[in-house]
Amino acid sequence: MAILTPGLVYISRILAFLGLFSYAAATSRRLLEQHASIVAPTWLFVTVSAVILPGLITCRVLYKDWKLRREAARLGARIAPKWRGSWVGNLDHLRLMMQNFWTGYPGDGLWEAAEELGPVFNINILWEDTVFTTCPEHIQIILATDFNNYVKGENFQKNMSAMLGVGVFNADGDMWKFHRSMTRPFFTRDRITHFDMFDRHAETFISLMKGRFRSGYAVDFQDLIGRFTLDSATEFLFGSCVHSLAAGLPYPYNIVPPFSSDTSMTTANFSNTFLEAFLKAQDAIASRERFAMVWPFLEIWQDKTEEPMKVLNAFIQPIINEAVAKRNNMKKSGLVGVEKKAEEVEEDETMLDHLVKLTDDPVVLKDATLNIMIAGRDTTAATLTFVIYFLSMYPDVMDRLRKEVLDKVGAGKRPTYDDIREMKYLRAVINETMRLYPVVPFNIRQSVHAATWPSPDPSLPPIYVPAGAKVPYSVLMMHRRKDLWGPDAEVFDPDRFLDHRLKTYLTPKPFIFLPFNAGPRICLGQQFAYNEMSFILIRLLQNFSSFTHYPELRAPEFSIPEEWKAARGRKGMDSFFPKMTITMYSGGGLWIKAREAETETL
Ligand code: HEM
Ligand SMILES: *[C@@H]1O[C@H](CO)[C@@H](O)[C@H](O)[C@H]1NC(C)=O
Ligand SMILES: CC(=O)N[C@H]1CO[C@H](CO)[C@@H](O)[C@@H]1O
Repeated sequence: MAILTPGLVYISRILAFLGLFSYAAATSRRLLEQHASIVAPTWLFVTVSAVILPGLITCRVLYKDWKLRREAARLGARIAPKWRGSWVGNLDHLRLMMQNFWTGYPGDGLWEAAEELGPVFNINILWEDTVFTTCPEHIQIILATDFNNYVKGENFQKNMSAMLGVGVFNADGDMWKFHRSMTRPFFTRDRITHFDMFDRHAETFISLMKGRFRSGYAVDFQDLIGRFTLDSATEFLFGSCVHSLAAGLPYPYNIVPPFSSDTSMTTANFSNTFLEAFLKAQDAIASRERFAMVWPFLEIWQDKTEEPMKVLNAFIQPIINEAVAKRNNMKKSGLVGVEKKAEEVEEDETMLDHLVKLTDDPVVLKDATLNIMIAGRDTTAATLTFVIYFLSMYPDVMDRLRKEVLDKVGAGKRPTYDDIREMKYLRAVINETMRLYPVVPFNIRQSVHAATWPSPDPSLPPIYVPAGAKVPYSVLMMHRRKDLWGPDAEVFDPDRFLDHRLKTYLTPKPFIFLPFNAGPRICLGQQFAYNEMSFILIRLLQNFSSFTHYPELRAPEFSIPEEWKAARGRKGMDSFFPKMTITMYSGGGLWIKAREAETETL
């Protein structure tokens, strides 16, 4: 274990600062004594020193506030309403957010604040300007029209770097452009419509489900689908599948695995260890970002990313080494021709093959690889988990979707790209799921220069956004706004993407629906994800005619708190526990059983 944990580094910095401050104070006292012959009694000296620091902070806060108002006024704008807490520096809100991160529903606290202050406000914890918005007009500015003025920024990068490094999610400027142009060719239409691979993994996946159901047990769909997407993503990108589906499935927390020969639950199984580490590391960096300046205090005794990152690196390094070795062999045997540009790839080249042509920097190679694994696994797996949850909750939607599958594709045929494109209801079900539970529910940028945003209330002046401000935004909250989506915004109803509501709400304002983000940093895997999700859903519905959800099989810490049931909206309706790391997932998994489709009716 490293001795210098992030917490100890932070505390030593604070101590060093206090040390310097006391030294400066003592020196001034001595100088006063020597030159002005003023002898300050010790009590006075201590009191003055103790008051000076908070005094300086207060002056700074007041001065900043004054300057902000003046700059805003100069631009004919107003500062965003402040979310006022009752403790100094809004530390009560920080506490609330920390608690909610562990035990709350996404956005707890922010919904109430938005109700009081409107859809854009300054969270202002520890006097830091944090302009939070759920307005499509603002999100459009951030992501698209004024893209260059909103970066991920140094703060975010520092907090995330233990896992994301300099990968695509965590880079700005040239490094981001490099990743983006290197990756893009792998998402062309040709590449993402090769369904052989999905089909192979889908067969394994569905027979695993059937096997477990036949022995009378439920399956954690989220765990299982996470293995499917990990296997698919690694095979697609690196040409080598990690075979996490082959590692066997977990049983519910309260079940002793029935056969001693079944090794699936032992964490000695590497694939399972890998998944656990993957989630732990994400959890750690997500809380760092969330708890802003105070996170080092939570990591005094240990760096929470260290252990899981060791496991991940042990897994990724051999894959990279193999690709590098392959490349070196080609070089030695003179098979390497003219160097290609980032945009040009060969027919059978994997992303990693391509990447080792462009750089041999081991850090860039590792970060690029891990970032894409994160992008490709959890997002699709969680979205599919939410879809299956909704299909179990709304049997009429299930029946209608299954009818579409049987009408368009049939009971046994392998779906093609054209089939998928024509399945409007399937697309609507996926869209409606991502509207209510977008897997990236909260996101954040940092402003470079000061800017003004249109006021949500047109009778008021625009909102002033200071330079260097944190700019978090929530698509989850935007996706549920009744003024944007209609009075039934909290209802799960795929038809809203097909009937008159589409023209009323979404068509005139496409930025009210942003599950994949927008602008130059829009999700690269969007089409890949739609294809993958559609393919697997079609295969599932060919094989199963209904899903039943067993919330009681989640470990007790993921039981829904009693008080949620009285809440308005989805919080009061849903029976899974949405949790967030970088992306959102169902805490404790999604335990389901399914009825096998009767072949004679097909
Ligand atoms: C339902 C599935 C998915 C959803 C909802 C989703 C959503 C998103 C969102 C919201 C972002 C923006 C993150 C940010 O800028 O802060 C993003 C970025 C990205 N996604 Fe996806 N994603 C999905 C699947 C995938 C898949 C399957 C892949 C690849 C195999 C992928 C690759 C990427 C990449 C490379 C980026 C980084 C883009 C950049 O920063 O330039 N995504 N995704
Ligand atoms: C689903 O949403 C996408 C935007 O991400 C849109 O292009 C598409 O038309 C929608 N389709 C349906 C059927 O809802
Ligand atoms: C594992 C399994 O039984 N898969 C079946 C799912 O349904 C399709 C279509 O009927 C079959 O081809 C698969 O064999």
